[in-house]
Amino acid sequence: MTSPDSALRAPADAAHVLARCRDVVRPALTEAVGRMHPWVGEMAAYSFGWCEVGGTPAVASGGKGVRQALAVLGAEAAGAPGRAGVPAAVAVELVHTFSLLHDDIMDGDAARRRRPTVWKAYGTGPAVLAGDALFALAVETLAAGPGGPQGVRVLSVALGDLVRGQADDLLFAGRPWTGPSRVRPEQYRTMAEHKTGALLGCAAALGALLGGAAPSLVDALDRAGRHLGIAFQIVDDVLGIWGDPAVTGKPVYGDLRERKKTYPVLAALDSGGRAVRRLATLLDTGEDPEEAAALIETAGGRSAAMAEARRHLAAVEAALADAALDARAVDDLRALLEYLVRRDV
Ligand code: GRG
Repeated sequence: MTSPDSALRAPADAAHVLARCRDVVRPALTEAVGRMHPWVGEMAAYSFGWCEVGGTPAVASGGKGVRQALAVLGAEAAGAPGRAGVPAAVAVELVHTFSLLHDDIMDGDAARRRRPTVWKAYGTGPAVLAGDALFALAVETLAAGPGGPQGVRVLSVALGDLVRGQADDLLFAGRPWTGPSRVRPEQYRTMAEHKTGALLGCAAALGALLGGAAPSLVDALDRAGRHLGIAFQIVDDVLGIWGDPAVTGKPVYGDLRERKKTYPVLAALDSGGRAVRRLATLLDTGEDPEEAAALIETAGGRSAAMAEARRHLAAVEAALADAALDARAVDDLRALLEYLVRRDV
């Protein structure tokens, strides 16, 4: 899939930005995880991709580290050194890991990042406990840092939104495809802002806060991250239907087979076109996902999704343009934007 905005910077730059920020954060993250109960700490280290079950060094790699990078870049955007954002980076990375861990339990997912999920590898009870411990460590890290109570307040807003987004996402699964109770595209947007955007925005905002930024700059970065989260989630949905499985690591038409309420599907169903009834039948039964994908495209679901992603990327740009940010940090933020909406490369 091509980028919604080809004017953005090349993805190779993003890899460099992510690696640079990871290097800044890693000592503090390792130190924080090292303070955990050893058994719980092993599960945390397994989640980060640092070790295998039993604590042997990992063969796998971890996540992209987008949130920790946003926190470091948030501090830099405020004119401070990236290291000023480290407590924020550690906190958001711990929260992200915790939320994935619990999400995998709720969804019953057996694999993440191409290996068994924590609950599969260690059992559900231990995995719940590891998630709880990561959550507690995140709050402790932030409270002990220079952001103090204000930092914890910013994080709390994001945590509340994460719960809201997850609740809506879980409830969406039980809603019909058509009729007055169907999920509307705007309801999806709210869900995505909460579930994905809130923590991205919080990461950049907290980094800026620790970097000494004015409230208007902190707010601008939070807004940018929230719009980025919506765009990121919608692009993820498009890749989930039309992406190359060899590149995305997702099974072909996996989201359609799992009957997920993704943006292209909801936009197609909302179009009121002639294909809607047939599409709803196919989605209900999970049959012939290839025909379903073609109907979604014909009904305009794919183009509506990309247009929506573009709209939110423009809103990210507007939020960044509104704030007086360090130019080099903005360049790096742009590289990350490009990376997040072009994950086929
Ligand atoms: C905050 C109290 C509290 C509870 C959390 C479980 C839950 C409630 C929320 C789930 C949130 C969730 C799983 C959001 C998905 C966000 C998302 C887009 C994840 C994938 O992000 P990437 O691509 O992942 O950055 P990597 O693997 O690179 O780290």
